Amino acid sequence: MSKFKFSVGPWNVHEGADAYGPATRKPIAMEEKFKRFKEIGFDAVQFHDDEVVPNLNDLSDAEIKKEARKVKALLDKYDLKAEFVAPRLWMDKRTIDGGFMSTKESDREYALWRACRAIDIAKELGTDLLVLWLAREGTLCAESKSPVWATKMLVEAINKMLEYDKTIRVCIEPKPNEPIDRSICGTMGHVMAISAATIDPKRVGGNLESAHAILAGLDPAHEIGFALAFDKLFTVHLNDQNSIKYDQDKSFGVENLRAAFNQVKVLLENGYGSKGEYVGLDVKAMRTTVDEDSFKHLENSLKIFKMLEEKAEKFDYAFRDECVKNRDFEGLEMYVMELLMKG
Ligand code: 3MF
Ligand code: MG
Repeated sequence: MSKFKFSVGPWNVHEGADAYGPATRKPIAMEEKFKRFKEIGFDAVQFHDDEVVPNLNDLSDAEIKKEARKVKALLDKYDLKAEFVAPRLWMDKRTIDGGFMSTKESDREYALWRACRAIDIAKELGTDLLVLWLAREGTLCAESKSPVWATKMLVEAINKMLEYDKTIRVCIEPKPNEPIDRSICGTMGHVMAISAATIDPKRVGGNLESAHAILAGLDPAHEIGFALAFDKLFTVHLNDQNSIKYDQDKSFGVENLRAAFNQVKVLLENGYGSKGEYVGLDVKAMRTTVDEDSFKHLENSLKIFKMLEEKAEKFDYAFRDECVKNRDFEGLEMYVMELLMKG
């Protein structure tokens, strides 16, 4: 039995289109996704705002809330919770040069309007968590924007969100690049600094995604540990990544099993989940995957996580202490490899 509760986003079951080619699988309706998520073993769903209310830019505040309540009813039907809502700020014409730190004031107003609507949707779904993946917040042309000004604009925008709703928690999902060239908030360290600069640091934390840490040249388990040390790991996006290239969102653990083990281990050791946090996945099926296997990468990721949790439960801390005392890190490393490779 796993100690954790799990969550996933509807975008993780997708049609396989990428920047170089069209869809390879049929779309699957939201209700069918919910049904399968529950069957597979998920407890909660993560959302982009427009997955809950597709045409929210054209609706009134009241209409948006009404639409959100319909999705809440559908979640209830399948005994699923909503974990978070994230404003999808990267699709609109007005966010070509970023939202919160766009050089145009009207664009910044739109971004904040959209973030506040995502907060409204979150509240209707029964969650207090707003995730900000800052897709285009940074520079494409280094000289086009001052990084000092841009950083201050981000803090200012988050302050406005915290003021808009006194119970919302803002959770930044850092990523060093893609689609932007130079991001303003690339790692958990950046998130902690931004948090400390806001009007209510307790309500501003992070969502560590394994692939994003690897893209920054960092160890995901250490990034998780860093946020845990400040009590600011609000959620995680576990997945895997083959080195520093485009963001791959591979199934959890399929590239680097030891690194995956250490992510599970640091979560387990620190009682992650005891305040209601979910182990979230952000994994994509391969483009070659056939329709019938549209959920297989989710099943596999969960299975790998749970197998690694069993391994982490077996970790021999007395042996670790003995190795540490003797500075026998060769012995400790071999112990970990045998723990992972033996049945
Ligand atoms: C991009 C991501 C995003 C975020 C999502 C929710 C599309 O690299 O990881 O997935 O996780 O927008 O914040
Ligand atoms: Mg993510």
